[in-house]
Amino acid sequence: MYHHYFSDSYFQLAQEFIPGGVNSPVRACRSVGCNPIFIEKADGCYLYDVDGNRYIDYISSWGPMILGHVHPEVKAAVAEALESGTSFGIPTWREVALARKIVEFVPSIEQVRLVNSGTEAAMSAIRLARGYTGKKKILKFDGCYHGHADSFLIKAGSGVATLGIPGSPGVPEEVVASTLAVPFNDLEALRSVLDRDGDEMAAVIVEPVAANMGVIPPGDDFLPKLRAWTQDRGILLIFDEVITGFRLARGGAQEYFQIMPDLTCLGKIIGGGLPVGAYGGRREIMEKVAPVGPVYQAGTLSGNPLATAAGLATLEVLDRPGVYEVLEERSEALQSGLVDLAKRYSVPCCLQRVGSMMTAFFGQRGPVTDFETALKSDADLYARFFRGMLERGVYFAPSQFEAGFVSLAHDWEVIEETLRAAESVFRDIV
Ligand code: KE4
Repeated sequence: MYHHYFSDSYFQLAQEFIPGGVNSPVRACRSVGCNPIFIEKADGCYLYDVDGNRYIDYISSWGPMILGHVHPEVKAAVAEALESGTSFGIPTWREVALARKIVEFVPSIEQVRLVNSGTEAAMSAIRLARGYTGKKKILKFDGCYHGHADSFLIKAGSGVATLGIPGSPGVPEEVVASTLAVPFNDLEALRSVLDRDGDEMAAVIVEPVAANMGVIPPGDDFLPKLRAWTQDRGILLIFDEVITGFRLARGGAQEYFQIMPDLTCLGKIIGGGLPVGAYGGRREIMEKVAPVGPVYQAGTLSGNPLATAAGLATLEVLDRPGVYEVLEERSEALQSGLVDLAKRYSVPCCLQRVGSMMTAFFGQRGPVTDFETALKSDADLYARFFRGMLERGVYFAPSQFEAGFVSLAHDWEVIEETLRAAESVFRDIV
């Protein structure tokens, strides 16, 4: 039986100095009914908490750790960069090398600007789209998350396109008045809002595979129609690939689905665990960005030498033959193992996966196709699954509405160990 004595003490202390004791809300584990663990260290696919417990890590820092933790090449690259300094606010060769690699990997990107987070990437991409098109409205999809910039924090739509209603105190109505939302995968609602508001619309932003309401793949027609209909109307299509970028393929979802957006937001994996975000696209759009063009965006630590070193080393490993095949095999084995066990023990859950990202929607027969259906999940049952797995040394996302990730460090033995733990949880859970 795992005890969490020191984690609980750290959490109590943390709440003195940090709102909720965490630096990002989901880490507080409120929706899964337990206190957060505090991590001492990580290595490969394992996390070690301050009480000496070991866990197989399926959160991967919410996506960045696709190679596993403390990968020797990433560690060496950061150590080498550290010898030369930590930040200059003056250009360095590493940021050029990382930008070049991103242009090489991502089919639609001709130029890219590095920033420090996915939020900055999405916020900047929207500003650029508005500056480039001269139009104001943007469209997002219910349940998709693009970071916490005001423009994106709107209440989920009511099934039809509704003008944005602030989704958080502090977000002024006038800021979200130009943000529209329709259900993910709903081509009818999409077409009607484009017909109604397309002339005033700068961009549509989408997670090509939704991951922030749990993993929801696009319907077969969804991305092709979204691309065609925005193209026809001169509306920029922005792929938010902060999660899918370099995860689903070397070229992310746009390579995986063969759909070319006009702008792409990146983050997570390109920092190899250090803070990096990026947005990029066709040169004629990107050249609107200061100092070449008038659209302003800036950042003290953008292109930071340590972060770009970690990102470069990560992308170099991902550029080797067979990497995505290995991720696919192991992720498929985990998915089918969990599906078999859920069936054997009559645990109601629908497991949805694209590549090495997946979610088990509990209390659902599936398919889960949009935010409304995702919300029908049994979050309490998920919480019992999460706690049960935690007690058996496996760390999944502390929320039903997030993704789990397989890394290159999850070998066959680890997949087997995970399935043994799941069998023991499924036996007791319903
Ligand atoms: P960051 O600002 O957290 O680096 O990225 C924002 C973001 C943008 N776009 C997508 C598709 C994202 O998933 C995210 C952030 N993801 C969440 C978890 N799904 C980060 C975890 C957290 O908020 O603590």
